[in-house]
Amino acid sequence: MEDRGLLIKAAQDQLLEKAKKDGVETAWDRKEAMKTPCGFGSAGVCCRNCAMGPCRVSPTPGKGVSAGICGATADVIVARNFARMCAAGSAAHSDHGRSLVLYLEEASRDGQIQIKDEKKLMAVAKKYSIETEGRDVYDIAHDIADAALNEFGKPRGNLIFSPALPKKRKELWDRLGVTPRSIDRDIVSVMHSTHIGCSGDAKNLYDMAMRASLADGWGGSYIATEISDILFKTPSPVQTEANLGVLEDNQVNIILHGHEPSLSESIVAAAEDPELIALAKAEGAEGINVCGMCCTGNEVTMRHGIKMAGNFLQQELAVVTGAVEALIVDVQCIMPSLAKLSKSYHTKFITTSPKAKITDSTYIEFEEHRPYDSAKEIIREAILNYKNRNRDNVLIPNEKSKAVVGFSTETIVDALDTVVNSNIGPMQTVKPLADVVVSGVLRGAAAIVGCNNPKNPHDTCHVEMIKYLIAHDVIVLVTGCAAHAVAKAGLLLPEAKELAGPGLKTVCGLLGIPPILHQGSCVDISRNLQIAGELANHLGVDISDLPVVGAAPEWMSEKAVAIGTYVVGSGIDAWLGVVPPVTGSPFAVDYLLNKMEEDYGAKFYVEADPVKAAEQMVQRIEAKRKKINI
Ligand code: XCC
Ligand code: SF4
Repeated sequence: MEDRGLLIKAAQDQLLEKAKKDGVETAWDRKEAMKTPCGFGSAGVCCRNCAMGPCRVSPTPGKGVSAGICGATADVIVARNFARMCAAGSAAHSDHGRSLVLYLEEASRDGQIQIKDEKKLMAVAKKYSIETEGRDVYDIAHDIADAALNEFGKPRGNLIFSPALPKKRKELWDRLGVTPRSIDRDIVSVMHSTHIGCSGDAKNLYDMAMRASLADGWGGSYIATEISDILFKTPSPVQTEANLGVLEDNQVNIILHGHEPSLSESIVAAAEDPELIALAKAEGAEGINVCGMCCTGNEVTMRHGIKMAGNFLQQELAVVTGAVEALIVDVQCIMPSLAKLSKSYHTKFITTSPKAKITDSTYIEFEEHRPYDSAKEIIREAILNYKNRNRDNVLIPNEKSKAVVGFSTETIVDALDTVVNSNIGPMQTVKPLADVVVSGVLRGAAAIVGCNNPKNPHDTCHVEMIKYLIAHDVIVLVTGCAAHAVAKAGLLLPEAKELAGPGLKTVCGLLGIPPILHQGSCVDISRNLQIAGELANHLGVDISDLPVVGAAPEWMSEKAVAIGTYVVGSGIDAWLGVVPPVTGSPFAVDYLLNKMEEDYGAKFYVEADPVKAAEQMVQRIEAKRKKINI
């Protein structure tokens, strides 16, 4: 296996140099201009929750100002800020889920929104106890939409959980009082309790933050994945290519960036419309080249093999290539800088969602009741922009790597089943997976997720951590921008088994799978929860007993904080490669890094060095194995 890391860096440097030459700035430039970040902000001890403040209290106990004007201590201020990060992250993922539910509501046999996966539909109907016998699938689908919508704002009771959630875990949540009630309610609770003069107890705030985060993982995100699979099909392995080298010299290049697959699915389908292809040819292009970025990139690649243009820190570089006719976005992780940047090139920066309008972008609303027609209108803008490309200022890097993506839980289970051929009933499908873990052929599993952050070397933390893990027979599941990082590094290929330890290598060889499995976008971390829950149920243990770990080595978003929190709350240790803004609170540091384990059987770790973190992860996996005697 050649090491592609250096090649990738060279391609990136080429574009950064071009940016300099073109006189445009990127996130790295702005990061440098920002100088040293504010110490109070970094420690989480700055509060502006009311107009008596802003207050900033000393991050060092016993020194300086010890409380805000209202008397909130560093512990309380940090906890409130942390809880609000979780609430915001949960809101983002969950509102994405809600959008898809509303989209499913519009599905009809003869309309522009159709159901592609009846098997998944039946499985989800079962979760909501919806009658399926002899009924039309669209009627079932509308009942599912109804039931799922109810999860957001139901007035009483708790969320309806996937059967993958172990009973022991649910009981533990009930004991701690963190079982999510309804998604919106638990987010609102955090906003209420963090208002001036409400909760002044740090532990109480972390509990509420946990409840809102669990409402994301087992609620909003889980629903987003389920409904996406029903509408657009459950992913199965497919070949693709990754990195900015996927842009084409002689085609209309379109980059889809954002999160909700309703827009991107429609663009992908409409880009094959003969009328649009003819228009592209009439404009002098050889065709239309649709590529994906960030989580949207994951959504469309895992269902259609659409090429992966790159992750979070590459969105500006995509424009800098000078070869992108349109950057089409919906919600989340879209840098507002793209508006100004795209003015220096011919790229049309097209915003489409009323939830994420950006000044100086071209706004064309994606009309969800006529998605195909709406998508065609948006693509037309890109095609008509092809003639404006300045051929003298184009730089498409040569770098791209092949990758295999789209390992849904269903696929992984099926793949193992074929090989082990244990001929088991439908309720025991994870048995083969459990067998390879119990026998020790695989030591355990790690979910590596999350963003890029200019505080860390781009992609390197993901790649280095993952290489160490697979070398130690830990199978790795990737989602989000982490997935792009390893795709670019050429590690999402069966050949990457050469870098794996002997056990993992054997399993990969038998199944013809890579040692690192692409599970999708960040809401698809629900797939990680599902697989962990089913494994725990099969072994008759709780998730916290499993040799399973998680990490976000380059995280930056509030969504990532919600994810980390629900992962720990689900019983899986989570390693963060970027220090969260909590260091000003002795309670926070002790709770998140220690005491949380007493509550959830799992806790946070903070380690910036990806290899050191990976060593800790392997140690923890071995300790868990010992604990359940496997
Ligand atoms: Fe965003 Fe989801 Fe982070 Fe990537 S990984 S930068 S949140 S696109 Ni979700
Ligand atoms: Fe200051 Fe309290 Fe107001 Fe925060 S809520 S700004 S700590 S007075």
